[in-house]
Amino acid sequence: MSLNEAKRIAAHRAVDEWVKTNTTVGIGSGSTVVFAVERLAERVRKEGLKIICVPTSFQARQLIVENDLTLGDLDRNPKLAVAIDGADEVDRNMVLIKGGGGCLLQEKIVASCAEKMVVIADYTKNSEYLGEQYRKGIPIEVVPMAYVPIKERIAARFGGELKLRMAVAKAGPCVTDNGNFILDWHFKESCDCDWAKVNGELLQIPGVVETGLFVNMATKAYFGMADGSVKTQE
Ligand code: DER
Repeated sequence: MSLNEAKRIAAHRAVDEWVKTNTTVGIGSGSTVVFAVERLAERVRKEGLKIICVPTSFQARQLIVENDLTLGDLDRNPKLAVAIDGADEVDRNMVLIKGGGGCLLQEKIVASCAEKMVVIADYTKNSEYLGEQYRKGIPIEVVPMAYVPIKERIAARFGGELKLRMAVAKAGPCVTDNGNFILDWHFKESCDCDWAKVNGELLQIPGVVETGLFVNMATKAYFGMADGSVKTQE
């Protein structure tokens, strides 16, 4: 089974199990969530599902609009029934690395406004420990003017290496939907750290806007497996 097929079966299963009519749904960012939006649009057409979709990025907003789903926002929908989003890695304690697509800040805000957060992913995201399979580091969104001192402080306190994420289709650093930079923190090795403690310390550093560590946020994860099955974790 291709990775896209694995993403699709996980996304469809999660949407079918969690999205009820007359609810508000947080729509995550990345490639897997495309399949969740595909399934939502199909259910709207076939079942007359009535939902309001709150985006977590410009990409998610485009997906909602392009699929003729009802676009909402946190001004009018500050409480969501469920947020459905991808992940770069999920460890055995349901701690997530997110932000591979650079959308972690709005994703974490929307997820925090949802009663439940449901993660959808292919089998390459299912790890025992963070860093086991995902090798691109933990994304940390930072205020641009402070990225160098932040880099130095995190490396001095926690070790590892921090790399400023550079843009691909434009010269210079990647700039998030919020006008910030991203530092990818390649921590020493996959470890079973107290990620809640690490996350708390990172957020204390002036200039750190948000981290891609989602701790105690995910309710359930759906992994599309290579054999066509869907594995769940809670
Ligand atoms: O950037 C993000 O936070 C994405 O949600 C990421 O965690 C998952 O992206 P993918 O579905 O393309 O793997």
